[in-house]
Amino acid sequence: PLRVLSGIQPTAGSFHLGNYLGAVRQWVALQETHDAFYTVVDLHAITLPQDPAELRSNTRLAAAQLLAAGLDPERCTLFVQSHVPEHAQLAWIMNCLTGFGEASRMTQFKDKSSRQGADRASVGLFTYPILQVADILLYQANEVPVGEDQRQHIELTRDLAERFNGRFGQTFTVPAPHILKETAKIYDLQDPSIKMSKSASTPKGLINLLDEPRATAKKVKSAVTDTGTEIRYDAENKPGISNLLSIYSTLTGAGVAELEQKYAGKGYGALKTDLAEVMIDFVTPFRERTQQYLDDPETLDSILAKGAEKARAVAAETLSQAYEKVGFLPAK
Ligand code: AQP
Repeated sequence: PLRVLSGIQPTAGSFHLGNYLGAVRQWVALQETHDAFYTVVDLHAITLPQDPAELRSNTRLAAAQLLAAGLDPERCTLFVQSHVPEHAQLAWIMNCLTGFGEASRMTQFKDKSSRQGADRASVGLFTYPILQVADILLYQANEVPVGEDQRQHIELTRDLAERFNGRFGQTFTVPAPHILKETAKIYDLQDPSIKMSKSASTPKGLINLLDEPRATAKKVKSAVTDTGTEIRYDAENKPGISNLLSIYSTLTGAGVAELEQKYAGKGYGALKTDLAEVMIDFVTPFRERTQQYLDDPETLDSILAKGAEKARAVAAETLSQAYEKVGFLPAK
């Protein structure tokens, strides 16, 4: 089978709806058809300052949420990035193959560093996409299931894989992004011109899956809609309603056209009330399952230990090929 690799940061505590619909939901589906590797990327987390104790507990929390979302350790390899030292090792080689100007063009760095103040941004934040390149190439992934905001980083990964292969001989699989159109970008509920994000969204615009379900329902009900009254998918002219329709459709499996019909002649209020219910039905069991995994840290840690072992076997093999190609003298 083809292989997939993807990662999620353990920084915010709760996953938000954008993380789930844009990425994690695809991960769950792909474990059925692909050889799937999924990682909690704690090395990426420290590109911004983290409290050590919180980072540790958020890493477990991220793994618990992935399991609660439906990842099955029998069907995929779930591991913590720092448990596999090869990520940092291959990242160094990739750093040395990346042009400074090329790295400077990464828009996510520009956004995140400008929010922090460019002078305070770490060099790690700057080279973050290159660590991500290493994450993907180590597993010879064919596809990378992510949200639209990651497309540029996957492009960089392809460029670097081709560059390495061209310079040193065929070594890495050149991966393709796996981005589903309908959920590629979930928008902020209060400002549907920006993506839902832990750092840019206001609390009312951001749905955290672990929040109190009633609070979540309230956010849905007070989501910004558009002028007019018609419930119709039109991302350009009705971004607010279109975002709600995408979310509703994905969570229930009902087609957007079907929903348009269902709400024909009804107001925005009816749609939001129903979507609030849908959301409660989704987050309530998600929260419970997450808590169950957290209540049993031994099981959780042993899942992660087994995952790390499986991941390392693959990563070590790729890294040793890369070391040899580059010309490092083997240690005797
Ligand atoms: N709004 C979104 N719509 C669709 N997909 C999204 N993703 C994030 N936001 C959306 C996808 O979630 C995956 C994990 O992302 P991450 O761990 O890198 O978190 P992030 O992208 O840093 O999340 P945020 O909220 O967007 O954080 P900030 O505010 O720091 O930028 C990725 O596949 C991502 O595409």
